[in-house]
Amino acid sequence: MLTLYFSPGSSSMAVHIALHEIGADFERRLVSLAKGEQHKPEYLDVNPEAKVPTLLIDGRPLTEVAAILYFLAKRFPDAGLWPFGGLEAEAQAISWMSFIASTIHPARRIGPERWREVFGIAERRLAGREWTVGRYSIADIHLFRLYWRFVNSLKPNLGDFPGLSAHYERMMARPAVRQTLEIESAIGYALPQ
Ligand SMILES: N[C@@H](CCC(=O)N[C@@H](CS)C(=O)NCC(=O)O)C(=O)O
Repeated sequence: MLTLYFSPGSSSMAVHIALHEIGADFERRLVSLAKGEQHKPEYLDVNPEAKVPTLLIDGRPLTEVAAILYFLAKRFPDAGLWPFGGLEAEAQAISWMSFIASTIHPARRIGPERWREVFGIAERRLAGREWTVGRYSIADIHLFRLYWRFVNSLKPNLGDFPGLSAHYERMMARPAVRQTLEIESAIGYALPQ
């Protein structure tokens, strides 16, 4: 049994998309960051860092977007979310996800200039490719969630990020992405600017 603790529009969106891609049964548990529910003792029992997402796997918590995406891609291979192409492609996907978690994600809190700078780096890394590594994979889902947040918060000139913006459009065309955005927007995004 899989249970996703999530907050609309937050980092948990990446896991939410992956769960829809896979088509597995899962339960959703809303953690309202706006109401501070991430600090409730019962949530700290599953994630002592007071952050979303957390995925419960038969009651056992797994945290960190990259680790959860890894778990889902490997546990449900038929969904084709694990990078295709052998060891080097797998390492490239881990490289992207490390870069996304450690460099892109913290940039928002530093400020708009840094945020633009890191997406400039991502734009160069992507180099106009259709997907981050060969074919569609968990690295694309991870990248999309951060770029989605950037686009919707800062409203950058999309012409400054042509590769990322084309990637965004490809992602937005996916039924799993549409389904996730429909569910999350119906609940309502309540994120810090
Ligand atoms: N490194 C974590 C980051 C998760 C994270 O920062 N989540 C944010 C939402 S995007 C959160 O839960 N923040 C809680 C808070 O701000 O109190 C991951 O990749 O899962």
